[in-house]
Amino acid sequence: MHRTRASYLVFLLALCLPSAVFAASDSTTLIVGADRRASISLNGDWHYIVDPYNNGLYDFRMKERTDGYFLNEKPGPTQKLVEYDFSKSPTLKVPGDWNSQSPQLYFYEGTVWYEKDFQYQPKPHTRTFLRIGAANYISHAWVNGNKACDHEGGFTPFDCEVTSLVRDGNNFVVIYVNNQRTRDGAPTLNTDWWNYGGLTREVSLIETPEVFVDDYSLQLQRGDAGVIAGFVHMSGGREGAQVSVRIPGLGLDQTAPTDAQGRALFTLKSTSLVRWSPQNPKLYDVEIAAGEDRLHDEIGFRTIEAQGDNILLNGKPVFLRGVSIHAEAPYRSGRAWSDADAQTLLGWAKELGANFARLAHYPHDERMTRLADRMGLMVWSEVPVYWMIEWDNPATLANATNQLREMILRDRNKASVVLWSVANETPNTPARLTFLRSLIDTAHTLDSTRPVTAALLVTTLPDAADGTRTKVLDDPLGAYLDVLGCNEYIGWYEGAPDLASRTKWQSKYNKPLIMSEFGGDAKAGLHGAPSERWTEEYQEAIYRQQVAMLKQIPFLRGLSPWILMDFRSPRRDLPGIQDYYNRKGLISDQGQKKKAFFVLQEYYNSLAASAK
Ligand code: GCB
Repeated sequence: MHRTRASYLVFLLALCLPSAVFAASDSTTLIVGADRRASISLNGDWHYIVDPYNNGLYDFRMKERTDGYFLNEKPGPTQKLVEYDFSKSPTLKVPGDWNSQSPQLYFYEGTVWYEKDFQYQPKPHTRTFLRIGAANYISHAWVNGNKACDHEGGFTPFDCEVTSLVRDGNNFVVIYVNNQRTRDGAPTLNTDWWNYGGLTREVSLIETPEVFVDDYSLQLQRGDAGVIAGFVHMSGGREGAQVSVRIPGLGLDQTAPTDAQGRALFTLKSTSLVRWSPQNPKLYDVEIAAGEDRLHDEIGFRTIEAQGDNILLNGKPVFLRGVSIHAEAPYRSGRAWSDADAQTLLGWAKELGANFARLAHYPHDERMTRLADRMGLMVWSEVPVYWMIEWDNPATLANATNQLREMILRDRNKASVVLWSVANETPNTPARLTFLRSLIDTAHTLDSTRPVTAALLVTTLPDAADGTRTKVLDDPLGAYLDVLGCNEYIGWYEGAPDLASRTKWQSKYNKPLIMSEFGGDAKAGLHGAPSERWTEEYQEAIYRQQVAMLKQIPFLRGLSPWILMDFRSPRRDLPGIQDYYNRKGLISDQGQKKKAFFVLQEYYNSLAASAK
């Protein structure tokens, strides 16, 4: 299949080339800081055609069509038979998943073709990129009938150069999106979240000068307070181009030449730098200028590291008071994407007393990490390497590597992001270890400033004679991670809530632990005895017992219980209770806070008070 071949090429490229020139595929790229550039929005109504048999791509012999739907032809009175018409087809809103916009598409998994007409005036000496914030899962884009790019992976942005495809006046763009789950994908066939399909994030046109800044990374160096180091990379540049970085708030202004790879290196020293922290999420205006190109970003500077079993933020031990969050839209369901969604979700996390959020199980909309930067929330960001995936398939590894790379490039200048996570609950096998070690290496290569983690499973020893249970963190992957994550469901999938009071924790590693998941389901408004499943009281009992247990784990450095808000999942079909929602939220999908919310809030408030 074309997709796997393209991904495999990326993998080979990744092996042969330094990270700066490691391209996503031959036709896609990712422009760092694209959300800070002037853009022409293509959001709004797009015509769509539901195409379950891939008719727009293949003919009846399953041969690729040269006259597919990407040509956007109109049926006419003449001889040529055209059996589709975007202009007469209904519309979907972009951004937005299709499942929550049309009752017929609620459970749909397959192909949908999107089309939009737009006016454009190409400018001289300007490059134009079609930026797609996210398309779940496989997508192909054409502009004016000509192929622009292909992409695999439903949660990261990509930019397709369309400079030679756009024309003066009327233009049209057609995007094929297919969200069929595949065994070799990342994620694979089974997940505990809704497989929302479509153009789920913003689509726009970005204009740049011919030679422009396509990547940069500016990070505070560990130890040596006040030294910001990094690079700016120019696309299409020659060696020796002058690049300048200015941080007016610190009185810093430095110019450096690009090397043969188009990279200019910077080391900026400040004696008055205010470091970013949850208490004071200070962001600085940063201006990057090179030739015709000017880019303004807002960047916070801080250090984050694991040392022994501590996590150090700006050199000082920090405890991560967190919560896990899915990109589920509050109040309306569907994939979250808007400013209002981000404000509500992160606002609730703040109200809970959190200083940390685990954005599960895939990269969320960039608005979330931008807002976390401004609000002072530390973030765990992860790729959808979830449960069982094809560990021994090189194409799956190439695809996961590319998704990891796109996540890191998009967000590595965001102070809020303190952890990259490479996996969630992956059973321990040799092939999985090789696969995940490769992802850990990629994360460290692309970003040497942040610790890498993963949500692991734990070994449970046989109960002792007195009924005590011991759990041991001994996953061999732990040796390669900087911070350990662990998911456990004592009181829900394992025993009753009070089993927590008889559970002890051990670790094979001298590393910090974040309890990345625990919890249980409760239907908001359903009350009963604390022993009755699905009630708010049962969930409350789990949280009370968990908090008491967690306080006894000497190497625990944070938690992100499962989960802030109820979210849709096709695996959760208990009528009257779940109705296709995972009900482990501390808050219902309609914003009702359950009793457990207040248990955690009380704990977080006491932790925050004692940290002062
Ligand atoms: C887990 C998974 C998470 C599920 C959760 C649950 O361990 O990591 O994706 O939603 O359990 O509710 O079972």
